[in-house]
Amino acid sequence: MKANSKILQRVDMLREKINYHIYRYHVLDDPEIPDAEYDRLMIELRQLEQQYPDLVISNSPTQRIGATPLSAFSQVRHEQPMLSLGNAFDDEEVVNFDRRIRERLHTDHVEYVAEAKIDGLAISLLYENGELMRAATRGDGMTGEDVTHNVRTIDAIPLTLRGSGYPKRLEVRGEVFMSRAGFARLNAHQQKKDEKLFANPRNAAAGSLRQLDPKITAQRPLSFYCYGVGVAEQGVLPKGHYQVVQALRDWGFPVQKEMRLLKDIHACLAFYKQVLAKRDALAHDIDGVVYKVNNLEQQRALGYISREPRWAIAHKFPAQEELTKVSAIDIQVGRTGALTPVARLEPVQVGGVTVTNATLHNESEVLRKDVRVGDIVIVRRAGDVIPEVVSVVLSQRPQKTALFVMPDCCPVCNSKVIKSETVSRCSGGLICLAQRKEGFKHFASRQAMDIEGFGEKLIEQLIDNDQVKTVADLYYIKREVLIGLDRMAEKSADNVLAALEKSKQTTLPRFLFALGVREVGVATARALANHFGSIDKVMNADFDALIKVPDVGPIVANHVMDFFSDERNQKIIQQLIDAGLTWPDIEVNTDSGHFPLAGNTYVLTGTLMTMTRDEAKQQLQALGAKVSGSVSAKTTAVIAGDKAGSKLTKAEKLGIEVLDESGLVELLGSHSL
Ligand code: 5U1
Repeated sequence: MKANSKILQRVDMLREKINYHIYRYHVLDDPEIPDAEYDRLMIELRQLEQQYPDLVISNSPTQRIGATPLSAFSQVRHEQPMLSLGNAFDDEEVVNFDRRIRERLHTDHVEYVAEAKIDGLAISLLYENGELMRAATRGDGMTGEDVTHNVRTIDAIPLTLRGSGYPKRLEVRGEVFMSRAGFARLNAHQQKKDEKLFANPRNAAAGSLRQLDPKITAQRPLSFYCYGVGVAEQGVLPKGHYQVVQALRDWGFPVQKEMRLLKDIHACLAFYKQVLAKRDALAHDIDGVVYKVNNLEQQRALGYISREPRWAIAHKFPAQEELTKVSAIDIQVGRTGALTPVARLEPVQVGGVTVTNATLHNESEVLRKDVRVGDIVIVRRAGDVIPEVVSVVLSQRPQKTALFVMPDCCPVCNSKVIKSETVSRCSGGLICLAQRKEGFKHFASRQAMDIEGFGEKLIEQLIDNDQVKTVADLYYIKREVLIGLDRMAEKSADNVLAALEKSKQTTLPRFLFALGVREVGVATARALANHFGSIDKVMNADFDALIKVPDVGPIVANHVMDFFSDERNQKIIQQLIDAGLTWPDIEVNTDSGHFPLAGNTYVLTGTLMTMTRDEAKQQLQALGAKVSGSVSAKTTAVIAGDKAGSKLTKAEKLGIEVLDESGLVELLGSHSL
């Protein structure tokens, strides 16, 4: 069918709109419309292109994924070599770098651009007349591989440049990378499908770009930040590196938020410290910072030495992966009896922290990686995740090592271990001291009964001395017993008793969560409480009633029924109530009281230090709030982390309340269960 001018206009308008929203999302980090609206625009464009195939153009936003897989990658010779960077490992090397530059330039003063060094893969993107023509990997710096078909699938990379003023032939360089969250999601997905796991986000990004079938790359969460220009012909670029990167941003390329224009090398050293301090809180791995002379004329005058520019240097951070030796593999028993193998390691500094333990997750993970006592292993600690063993250096394996075997009996209580494919569990229940201790810790924790000052040491002593058997015993404990404990003065004992007394006034969701029913986390406890309204109704609910609760599926329903049908648990609940625990019942079907933030809309912007934006979003939503991507008059408050940008400005303009991170923590704390 031939399209009329109205259809043509509509298709043009849809493409323009979609590209604009991609730019808002990936470059400005400030989406204007919800994802569902964006999806609707894409669906409409796809439908029109299907109806009128003549209208399809190669750089339409619908055409990112090519239909046919490649049989091999072809080679690309870089018109200008892709250089690597010299490294500095301490301040002195950085100061010497600056001294050499100033001597060569015969000047006292050099302005630098400082950037985070993203741990990804360098990529070259060639645009002709504003259209992406070719993408190539760095390779050996002279010749790389043509990965255009895969790079086109990365939404953050524009297929067509925005605005005007760009050189007719323009080669943009930068880093393709995977965020930590994207990497975790990808590995979870790979594991589910029994496919190869990636060791770290960098390897995952590299593996994703080296796919012959672009459909696979399209499913991988790849991102991009630009950091410079190679070839630039038939056009004029600004005279400073910083200004060039700002122009790239205007033309549609994402630029990292960390980039700064600094007046001298001392400011660079301060920048290093700031970025290092927030390294763990960033959404992606970085392995250092880069300093570049800003003035492009000065860069040209300085030139290169053995494929490294004299005008730039990488100031490296402590590595996030190190080698060390496994001295033992211990088994930890969790609250629900799950056994977790933990590698005890010879102490090693990883990313500035001493690491002595690393989780091995479960038996199949240990066997898959074949970790054995005596092995030299690579340990990784990135972000705020628990350190883990990435792989074994098999070439350094000592003779006579033994394959790991999960014990048949619990190492703490000797009860039989029940093994399934993914988890081995001690069958001892509350007989098992380890499970009991973990259960007590959970019961007293902040989101549960919130018994202040009831720490690990105190719980361990009470249980080891057999002074408490069940959590109900806590509320019957005598002052003399507490005073008799190690390092427990009279005043501290009184504080503990006061905290216990205070915790008796609680809420039904908190109480349900505190009981430690398997798979019943904060959100499920809240859902159960809201649905049934009282403890009796939860305890008497049958399977059919339970699976009607939002957030409860058949597995959770069975755990809930198993827990409450156990007479020992019924007795503990009664004892707790007899001890004076109370909470207001919930009026079923009115949710405002227990979704205390219902009706409020928050916008999160900038980098948070104590949690990811996703975690903050989930916690706000669990309290009934809406979390939106854009600021409007309907926004209740904007939560602004570090380097909050245009959303913060807009909130200030509209006179909308702005909370900083401590305000957010307070908000969540005051409304937590
Ligand atoms: N941020 C950033 N990373 N990075 C890597 N800038 C940057 N520049 C590079 C490299 C290899 O090279 C140019 C200085 C040539």
